[in-house]
Amino acid sequence: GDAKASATFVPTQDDYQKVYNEIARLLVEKDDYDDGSYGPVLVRLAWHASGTYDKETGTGGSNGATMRFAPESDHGANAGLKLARDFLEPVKQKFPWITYSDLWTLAGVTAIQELQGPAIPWRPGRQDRDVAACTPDGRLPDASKDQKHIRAIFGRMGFDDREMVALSGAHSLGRAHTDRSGYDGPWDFSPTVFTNEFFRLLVEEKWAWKKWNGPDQFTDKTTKTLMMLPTDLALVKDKEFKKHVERYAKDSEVFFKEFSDAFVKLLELGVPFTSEERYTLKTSS
Ligand code: CCH
Repeated sequence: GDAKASATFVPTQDDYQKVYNEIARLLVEKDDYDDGSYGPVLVRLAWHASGTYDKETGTGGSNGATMRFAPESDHGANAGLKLARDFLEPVKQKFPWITYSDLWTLAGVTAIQELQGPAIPWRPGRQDRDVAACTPDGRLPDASKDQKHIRAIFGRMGFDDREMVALSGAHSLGRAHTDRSGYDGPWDFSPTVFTNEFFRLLVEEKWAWKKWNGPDQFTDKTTKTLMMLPTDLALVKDKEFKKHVERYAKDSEVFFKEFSDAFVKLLELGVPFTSEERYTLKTSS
């Protein structure tokens, strides 16, 4: 029979590299989406799968991939992520030995690396769980809120101020969609390239309330084409957060390093790994 489909198949780094390469290939092939890449929505899938973690109860996190099921798939925060899950389905079919929970996190890593972000050492070993492991609604952040809310939500996962700001830099990628969150627009001028531009714009640009019928969001005074969420602006309104925003705006290398460390931690929250070994998978050139 097919060795790779059998229960005793133990994947190596090389096998995970093949999955990485397939995701990277599909990112290039399916370029007729949004700003030309599914990468940003894959990063959001990995983050929403992981960001449900609660350190007090040990529930939630990327182990389980419970967003496959209602009610979690229907949580307001997860609107639009079916596109990311469907994008990855052919990869799951091609490599049936990988769990959805490993696949979704690996896809987030692949997207960040392929969109020129930092290397993200990644560790396999997540197991899929059933609908009973779905998390309650309300564990992911609400963009209409302030710094107190950011600290409550990310504090529940076990992050400190510095890590909260570093992770928020993922808004360098992608955009908001009126039919998903209600918000609209990209954060910077290169939504398919991972950079520290989100921080530079937060510090250097002037932001005003957008005049429209949608939810309260900010627009840049210079071009009126960019956007910031209320939670994004909270990162410069809060003195402690702002220190890190300024560090990252000034030094892309420092941002890349601290983002990578925090993202590794995010993807591993609550996962009962049996191995210590992390793989740094090769970026395609
Ligand atoms: Fe985010 N994010 N995010 N975000 N996010 C949205 C889109 C992306 C918040 C709200 C929103 C992180 C933190 C926060 C991405 C990665 C991360 C949207 C628009 C909202 C709203 C959704 C839509 O309409 O499509 C809030 C609030 C917080 C924290 O307080 C963190 C942490 C990460 C990853 C490390 C990415 C990427 C996107 C773009 C998705 C796309 O489809 O382009």
